[in-house]
Amino acid sequence: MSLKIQTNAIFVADAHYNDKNIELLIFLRQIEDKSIITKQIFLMGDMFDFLSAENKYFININKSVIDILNKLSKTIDIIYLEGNHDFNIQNLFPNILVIKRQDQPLNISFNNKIMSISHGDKFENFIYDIFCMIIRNRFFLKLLEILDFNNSISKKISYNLMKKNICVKIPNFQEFAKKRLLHYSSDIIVEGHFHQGQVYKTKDKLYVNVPSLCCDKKYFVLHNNEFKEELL
Ligand SMILES: [Mn+2]
Repeated sequence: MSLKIQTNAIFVADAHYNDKNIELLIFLRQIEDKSIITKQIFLMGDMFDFLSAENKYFININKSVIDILNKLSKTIDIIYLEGNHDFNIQNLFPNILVIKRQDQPLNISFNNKIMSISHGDKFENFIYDIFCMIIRNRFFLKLLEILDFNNSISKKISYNLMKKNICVKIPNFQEFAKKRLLHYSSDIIVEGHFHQGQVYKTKDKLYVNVPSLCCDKKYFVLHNNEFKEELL
């Protein structure tokens, strides 16, 4: 893929947008009113607490964010790495480049180095891979949609997701980052998913865990080859 990383590219992750976590909408409105200026945004996945093109209930409750993303994508380069909460979404975002889990990491050359960008839920285990295949299966999702009388299944999913505590810090980030690096041969590894918002540097590699927008109210800007955090 011949994608180019733009100056001041923004990396934003794990907003888990729902009625309680409205940071993503605030962030996108700041881009819309130009209080944040950027030419390129990497949405690192789990931007919504749940979204798939098959589920009308979640499309409906997320409509304001979907609309603003589609508006922004006409003038800003937006790359959306699907997460484990948001998948089968390309049809909802005609002007956004959506990278499915099976096509991640997205490898881009950057200053003669390779940058690997992914949501971060890869290299888990075989059972998880099977689970991912089933929940992304269109027939399975359509069947769920048929069984979803009065949105009762969707509402239950929504309620359970909202109850979950997703803002947990991993005690030894260094050790964790070292393990993540073992899965990659590239120089710069950028992931979301883990909600840590930290960077780990070795002498020849860089591991970047993009902060969760809803937990930390932060995102990263790639400025002068450094990932700098910005507060929402
Ligand atoms: Mn995730």
